Amino acid sequence: MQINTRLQFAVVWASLSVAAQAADKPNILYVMSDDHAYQAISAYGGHLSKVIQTPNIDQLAKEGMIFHRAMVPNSICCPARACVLTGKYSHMNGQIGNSDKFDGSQQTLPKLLMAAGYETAIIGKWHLYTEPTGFDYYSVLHGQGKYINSGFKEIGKWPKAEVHAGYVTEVITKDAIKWMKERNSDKPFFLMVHHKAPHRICIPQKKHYDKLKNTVIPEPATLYDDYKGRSDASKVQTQRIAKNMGRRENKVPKHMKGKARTRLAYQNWIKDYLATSLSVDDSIGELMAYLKESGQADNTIVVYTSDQGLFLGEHGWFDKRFMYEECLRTPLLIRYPKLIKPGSVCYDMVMNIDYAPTFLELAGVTIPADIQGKSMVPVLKGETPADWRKQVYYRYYDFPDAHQVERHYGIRTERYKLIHFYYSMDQWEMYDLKEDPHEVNNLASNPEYKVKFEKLKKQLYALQAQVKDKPYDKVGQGVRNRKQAVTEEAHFGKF
Ligand SMILES: [Ca+2]
Repeated sequence: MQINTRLQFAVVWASLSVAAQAADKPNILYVMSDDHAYQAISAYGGHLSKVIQTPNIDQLAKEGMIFHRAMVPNSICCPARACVLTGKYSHMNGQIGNSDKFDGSQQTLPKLLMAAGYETAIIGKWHLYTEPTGFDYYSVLHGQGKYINSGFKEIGKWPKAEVHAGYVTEVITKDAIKWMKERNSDKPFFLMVHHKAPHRICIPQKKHYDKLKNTVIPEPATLYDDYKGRSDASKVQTQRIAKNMGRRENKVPKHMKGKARTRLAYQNWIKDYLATSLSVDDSIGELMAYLKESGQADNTIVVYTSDQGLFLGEHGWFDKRFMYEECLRTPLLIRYPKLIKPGSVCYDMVMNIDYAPTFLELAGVTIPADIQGKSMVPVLKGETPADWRKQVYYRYYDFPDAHQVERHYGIRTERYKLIHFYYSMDQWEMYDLKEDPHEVNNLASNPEYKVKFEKLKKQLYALQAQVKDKPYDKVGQGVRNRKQAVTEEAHFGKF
């Protein structure tokens, strides 16, 4: 009996102690949209910033830090989410493609934060098929969700979905604020707000519907790309706005051909995309207004990012998946006045696998040794260590699949990029990003760059081994179906 009482006392003391420590910890509001390209955010100052303004996201840059080299190791929806949740590359967390089911039994960021005294929740897009784990509360979209009157699956009701009436970006924002308002706890919170927008097929909110109607949207430099000198991967893909996008989206008459077709398809689609993304900017404004009015703005780490970047007409394309800059990079802005000087601009290479260790360190949690990302805390302080990451590893697996982007892996250094398309072909691409920022001049077979090419190849394989991945040693086999593809990859390279 005495032992039991002592044990009970110890348990109560331990939980009180966790609660007391937790009360001093910052809240974390992690907002992630789906397919929101940095080119569409005015704080990044690209060619579209002449016609689109995102004042609320820009405000995060003014009050915090904007990242110009935030990157993802696998530029596609489900794998990117799994990287964020685990702090690990796809080959380590098992979510290599969009069709795999996430293994929710593994260690994740929300589970670690929950154990450290955080109240955890996710509201919005989940897309990982299995029931969310590690959350005190969840209300996630049924599949990809819908823009109007989407189904949501709420904790306790899985797998049943119920319709939440309204425009999805607004619904997610309102539900997120409601959760923050109504939670009955002294614990700090970790809230993931995952927007569906501006994933295609875009449907703008009524108030933004006609905003760009009479505007001519500037074209990207490579809209009419002919893929000269590139690998066959750029020729076999099926993500051209003019050719592979349905008429419902590009709204181009069948008879229209050539450059005129590309020009009109781009204008039609990009207007819907940009108008849809304006609601995401509104959401940031509403979330920040709530934090400010409730006195939590300065003790909350606010992150805005996307699951990956997107081609907005660059190379004539509309999707992601390739290791080119538009998809390898993703927007990232962080506001946390206790650590970050207002107006900070970061050019260090950070990755989405770094978010988990960063939040853990800021929450005072020991970072587990198997997490592969690095804590960005010194970067946030403006004290980037000399040995910070100087190269990034990338691998994309979803082939054959939608948009037929060949499997590839590669390395991006501060100046160069080397990509190996290895699966149904055996071809390389190499770019000098300083001289050729649009990545159109493939140097892989240029004799003048032979030494550089071989050096980068060595660097790629060394980095691949360092992150515990393996090269695929059966290149150019012309595998036809996805099931066979996944089996072969698992056998020859993946795990
Ligand atoms: Ca996405």
